[in-house]
Amino acid sequence: MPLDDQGILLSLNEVAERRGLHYMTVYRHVRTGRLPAIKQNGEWKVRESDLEGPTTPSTATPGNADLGSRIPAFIDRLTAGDEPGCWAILENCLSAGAEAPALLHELIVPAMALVGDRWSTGDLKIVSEHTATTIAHRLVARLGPMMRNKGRSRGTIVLGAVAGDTHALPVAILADILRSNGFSVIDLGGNTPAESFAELAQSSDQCRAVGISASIPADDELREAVAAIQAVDPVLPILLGGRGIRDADHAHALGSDGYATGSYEVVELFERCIADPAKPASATYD
Ligand code: B12
Repeated sequence: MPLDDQGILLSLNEVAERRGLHYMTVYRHVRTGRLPAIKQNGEWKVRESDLEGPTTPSTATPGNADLGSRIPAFIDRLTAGDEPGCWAILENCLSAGAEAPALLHELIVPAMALVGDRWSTGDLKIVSEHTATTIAHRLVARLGPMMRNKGRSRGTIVLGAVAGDTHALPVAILADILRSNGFSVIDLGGNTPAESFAELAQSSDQCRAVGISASIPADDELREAVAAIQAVDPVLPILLGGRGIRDADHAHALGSDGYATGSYEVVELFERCIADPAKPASATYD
């Protein structure tokens, strides 16, 4: 545990352990300003003294909504095709104090990942996966207006799924997550041709970065999209991500300027690369 001039600094894992909270709950408290924290070498740290006050509500209080515990019921309603039931769970979380972006980060994203895992192990039929996906799309659309940040835009991000990849849902979710953090986002949806990324990168007012999602392996298509964008703007940050990319090395080999997997980390990655537009050609942001 390092010390600064104001005492002992704790990592978010240490705070989670002491408070009996999930790591993501502590992270959310930091990101929403409920718990004061500072960044040291790219890592969030909390002063031990800041834990003494009544800053972080326990998971048992309604203000926290304890989103993780709602995932099983939410998946159950999703795969049953029960949109009103899903919406009731989301409304319940909102009235318990959860913020709309947290519903994406901590309920819908992990629920869809589990739906995919259960499909891939044969535990869930493809029809239920399709049903869940259709409802998830509709829920994301209903939450969308709550994600708009009223302040001045931090710039435009062009986002889409690479050619051949029909997974438009991850793009829609990431688009709203980035909007809730103050960015304008042009969402190109699934199966986006390389030229469309390039055309918008060049023509969009204040385009600050392009994000390309690949939920399935698509190395050739990703390389093609990166080359098309670089041909119109050699210094525009390009970020690649999604389940079709194995790790940071893979992303870099395909031409990505950074890599992240968790949804909170994805926001930080975009923030970092946009904050440093004068990056040298070799800079990476992960
Ligand atoms: C919904 C879904 C579908 C829907 C898509 C509909 C739609 N309109 O989107 C349907 C049913 C049609 C479908 C089809 C297929 N799917 Co599918 N699908 C999913 C599922 C269940 C959820 C996707 C989702 O929305 N997730 C929520 C998002 C937010 O999470 P995420 O994608 O993981 O994204 C996070 C990070 O990866 C990252 N990220 C994502 N994009 C980007 C981009 C940037 C720039 C950055 C920085 C970060 C980043 O940030 C996100 C936040 O944490 C996933 C399971 C899963 N684990 O995701 C499988 C999954 C992606 N599908 C899979 C497969 C295999 C397929 C099919 C090939 C199945 C088949 N045999 O037909 C087809 C492919 C069709 C095609 N050519 O595109 C596999 C892919 C495995 C792989 N990588 O090789 C998965 C992972 C399921 C699994 N566990 O096996 N699918």
